[in-house]
Amino acid sequence: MRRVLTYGTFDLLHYGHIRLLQRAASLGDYLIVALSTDEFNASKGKRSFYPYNVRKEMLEALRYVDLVIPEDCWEQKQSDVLDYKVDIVCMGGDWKGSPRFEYLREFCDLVYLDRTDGISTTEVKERLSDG
Ligand code: C2G
Repeated sequence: MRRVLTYGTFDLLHYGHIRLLQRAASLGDYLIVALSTDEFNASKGKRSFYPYNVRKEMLEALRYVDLVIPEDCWEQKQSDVLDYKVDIVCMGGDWKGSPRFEYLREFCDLVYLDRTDGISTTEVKERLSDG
């Protein structure tokens, strides 16, 4: 069983997220999403519209997602890969080459997928506030 792991906040879930999760799931047999907690986001100066439990509930409802675990800090990725016997870590292309992920190549495969153009949580918020 090939196990895939991806990270994210997945706030205001949109088709860019869905297409990422769909392609990540197609890389293996089991997809784990490490979901940024509200506390972790706060440490990055971010505040999601939906709290962690709602974002988790929405991801768990998707056919592509098999397990959602909390992402509490930047440093947990190596232990996540080892603890969950992950074969592939997969992220959107905006993370390509990032030292936050590149070191994981020692422990698993690393795949970057193209982002979906024209959609982001920030854009959705801006367009909604413009009325
Ligand atoms: N994504 C995408 N296309 C978009 C928007 C997002 O493919 N139009 C991808 C991102 O590249 C990421 C995933 O969807 O792989 C989740 O996006 P975010 O919730 O914005 O995740 P991010 O803030 O990048 O958090 O430790 C890493 C962080 O948790 C990643």
